[in-house]
This record gives sequence, structure tokens and C-alpha cells, in this order.
Amino acid sequence: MPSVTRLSAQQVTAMISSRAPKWTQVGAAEKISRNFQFRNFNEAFGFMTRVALYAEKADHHPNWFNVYNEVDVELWTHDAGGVTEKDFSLAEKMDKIAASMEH
Ligand code: H2B
Repeated sequence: MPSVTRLSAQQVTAMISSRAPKWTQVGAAEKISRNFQFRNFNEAFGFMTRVALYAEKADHHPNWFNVYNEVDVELWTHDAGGVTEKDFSLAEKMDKIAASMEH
């Protein structure tokens, strides 16, 4: 049994509006996604490193794809088969880390 409950598509829509407006719902709210762009690979990898440290502590990990200065992220809770509160906590953390790296 997953320890957290999957959110409904309606709940995901509401949570995106209130907490993570830069994120997009994928499919029938199976995932949320965001594209991050940085100045160069060094900054993108720095972002990934900071997120990785947080993800390990939270025991909740992003699915992501990096090419040079871009990081494409998809978040869902594998155990729950959909999006949960944990994904929104991680999305907010990623937004904060990225924002702190802007000039
Ligand atoms: N990350 C994500 N995104 N979803 C999960 O279900 C998940 C995870 N499960 N990180 C955790 C690790 C689980 O596999 C370990 C054993 O706690």
C-alpha cells in the first residue's frame, strides 16, 4: 500500500494553480512536468546536485532529462501510480532552488 494517496485530476489542477503554476499536468494527471533552463551546463548540473541532496533526504526523487543547459522534469509518486503531496513539495523546492540561481 502506498503511504500517500494519489490526487485526483481536479486536485492536481487546483494544486498547480495555487502552489506550482509553472508546472503542467501530464496525461490524466499521472504526472506533473516542468522545463528548467539555465545559462550553461554547469548551472544546470549545479541545480541537479542541489535537488539530488534534497531528494535523498526526502526519499522522493525526480525523473529528469538533461541536455546541456536544460533540465526536463517529470514528477510522480511511483508507489501511488500518480501525483501526491510529495510531488508538490518537491516541485516547490525545485522552483525555489532554480529561482535562487537566477541573476
Ligand atoms: N520517488 C518517487 N518519485 N516516487 C516513489 O514512489 C519513490 C521515490 N519511492 N523515491 C521511494 C524512493 C521508495 O522507492 C523507497 C524505497 O523509499
